[in-house]
Amino acid sequence: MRNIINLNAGWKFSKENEKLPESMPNGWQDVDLPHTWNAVDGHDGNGSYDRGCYWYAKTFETPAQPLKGGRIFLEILAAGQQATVYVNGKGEYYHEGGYSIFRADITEACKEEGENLLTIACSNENKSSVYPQSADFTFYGGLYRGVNLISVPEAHFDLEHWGSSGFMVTAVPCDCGGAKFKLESWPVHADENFTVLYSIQDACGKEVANAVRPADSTAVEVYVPDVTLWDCDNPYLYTVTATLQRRNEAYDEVSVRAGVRSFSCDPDKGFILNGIPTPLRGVSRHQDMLYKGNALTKEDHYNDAKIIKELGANTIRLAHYQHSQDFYDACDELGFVVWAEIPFISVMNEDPAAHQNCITQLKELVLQNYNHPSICFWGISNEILIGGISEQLVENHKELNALCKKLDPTRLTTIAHVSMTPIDSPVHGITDVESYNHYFGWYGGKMEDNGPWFDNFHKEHPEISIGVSEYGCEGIITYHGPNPACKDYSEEYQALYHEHMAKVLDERPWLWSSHVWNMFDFGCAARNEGGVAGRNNKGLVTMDRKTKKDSYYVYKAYWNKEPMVHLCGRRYAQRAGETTEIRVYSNQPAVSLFVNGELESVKTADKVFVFHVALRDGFNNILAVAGKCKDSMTIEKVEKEPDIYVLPEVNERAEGVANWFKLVGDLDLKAPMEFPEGKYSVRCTMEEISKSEKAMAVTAKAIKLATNFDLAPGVGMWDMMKSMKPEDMTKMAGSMMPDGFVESLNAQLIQIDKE
Ligand code: ADA
Repeated sequence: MRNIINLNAGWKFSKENEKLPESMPNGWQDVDLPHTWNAVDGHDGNGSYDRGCYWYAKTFETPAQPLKGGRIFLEILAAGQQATVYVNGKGEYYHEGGYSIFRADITEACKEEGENLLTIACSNENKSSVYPQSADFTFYGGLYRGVNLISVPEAHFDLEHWGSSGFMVTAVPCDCGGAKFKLESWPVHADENFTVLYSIQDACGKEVANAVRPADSTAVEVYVPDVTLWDCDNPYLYTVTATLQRRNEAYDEVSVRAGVRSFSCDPDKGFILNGIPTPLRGVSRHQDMLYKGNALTKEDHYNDAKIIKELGANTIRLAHYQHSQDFYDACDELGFVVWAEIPFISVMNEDPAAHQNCITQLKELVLQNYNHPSICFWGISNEILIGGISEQLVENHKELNALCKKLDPTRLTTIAHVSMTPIDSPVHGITDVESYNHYFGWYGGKMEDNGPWFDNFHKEHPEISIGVSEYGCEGIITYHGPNPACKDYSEEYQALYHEHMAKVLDERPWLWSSHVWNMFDFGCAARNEGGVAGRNNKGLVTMDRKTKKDSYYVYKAYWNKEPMVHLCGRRYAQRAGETTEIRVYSNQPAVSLFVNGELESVKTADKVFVFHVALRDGFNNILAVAGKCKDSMTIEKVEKEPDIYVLPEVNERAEGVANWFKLVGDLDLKAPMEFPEGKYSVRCTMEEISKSEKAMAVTAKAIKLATNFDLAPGVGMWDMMKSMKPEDMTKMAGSMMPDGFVESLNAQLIQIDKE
């Protein structure tokens, strides 16, 4: 039978090693897996992180195999981003792509018995043929999910088919209340004496059906009467086992879990689960945590899933790459509808090898995760038009979509469009359903633009099921104030923005899905925003998972079914002024607010309850009561609010915009946009502009004011932004920028000769 040996403990790691060691090295660092070398520098705000090719080494005993001809595989659950596996000094396997499982048959390289030396060279260096090429997150390096040794008899279920389990289960509900389980497995080296035994067990472990097939024709359809369906409230799971049997002996066995559910999307009705319209409302998640990087344990993954469940979300977009089996398992068990995707993100690389890498990552994603009932959508790209459109890009999308449908006709394909993707772009209509990333109310535009934008898209494209794949804004829990505003990074503005968005989504059930960007703050070494460098702070929860921001409770009030009440502003603990605003989130019809033991007032509202209360000097006790739920906090009335409540940059930016207009002086801000030959303009890419020092200086200054990003070749988010044009970037900032801003920038650029 199959023997799976966990190899996570007792590794040696080196950054200094230069060549393949011949014996177990001395002097290397002791590490256990999961491990990344970017656990700290991946998000500590130093502006960069270590991207290199480093070494892991470990010894292991050749597993005893009772039968002749057995095989030994090494299973790497993920290696960021490229890895070469050596056993006893021989290169056995090379894999590209940092998020999928791969296995190497190391049988020939292992000694007959005794100790073997396993060495893995792992690299997160940039490689033009491997996605992601550039994106707003840290590409952590290392063996961050763990390693197993799998020993199997010569006849076994295939372990070399794109890292899959060699067993596929498709459960389809029937109208009569039963279900068809389509089963197929891929035994290798199994002659005519072998059969495959299938067994389906219900959630209590009781067998409800079985079947037998010859090993060379394993596909079968099994009927199970009276099934319990899988849904978000009752994620009922069956266990399905395939056993490779030779006479009276089981040679190999694989068990997977299956859920019986049907789903579809309709442009007007949204997402439909088991025949019931079920708008998907949830969050996106990255796989990292503070000072752990992406080296997460099973417990960390389950903990994240539980925090999202407590929020009341019913969907998770697992951005922007394949996640751990532990997390997909958690989604199966807790009842989330999952959007799973490949890291074809931001910019397409013309290199044909890069397209092949996309294809490989898609095959791995689909085949390794086919059996998870939580997954309903395969995402084929994210914000890919940042790098501009080409015929090749459209073709590549069509090819990826067709491949996905061929590998898995049971699920729907999807795409996350960048905000400025025109609504008549040729990238529409390729995938089954679509989605837009919009940051109106953050990078640009007003939050009030979101609803009408989607209404218009829906009107113009009544044939497309549309969703909101990303929306969000930064919230840093030490910034506060009585007048929250866009780009102040305050916890209050973030909460106000999400109050608005939660309502917009609630009023539009035809939006098949929505995913907050992001559930948790996450590492992005290149970022420097809001006084917290190295991170993206759009999470509803902090990166250490310790603080749920007020915005978290907006959604808890909207989505979770348990009665709740939450007082906002507990971290806005010292307030100046005679009166203050108290916002309360609750899913109950009425909230009573008590201030210092006295009933202030009782209000009825839908989810958001707003009170204005007088404060006495010193400490004030605030208590909100909604039905049986209570929440309390203490705030102090002070002369002056603490300086740390305001990000210094907020004032600097306001001054900066004013200075910009002084600087451009008498330029006609309403001048028609002109684009003379041989001159720079707002329609050149940043890469072109960067060729001239003068053009770069003026543009970088404008972009900093417009979007708050620092732009300089090779620095920060450059890789992602170099193919963007200033016109598009300032457009993204939209109504946040005063009239004439882009015109005045253009007027300056067209004075400069192209180099
Ligand atoms: C994009 C991108 C995300 C995310 C976001 C942001 O929309 O798809 O990866 O980081 O930007 O926060 O700016």
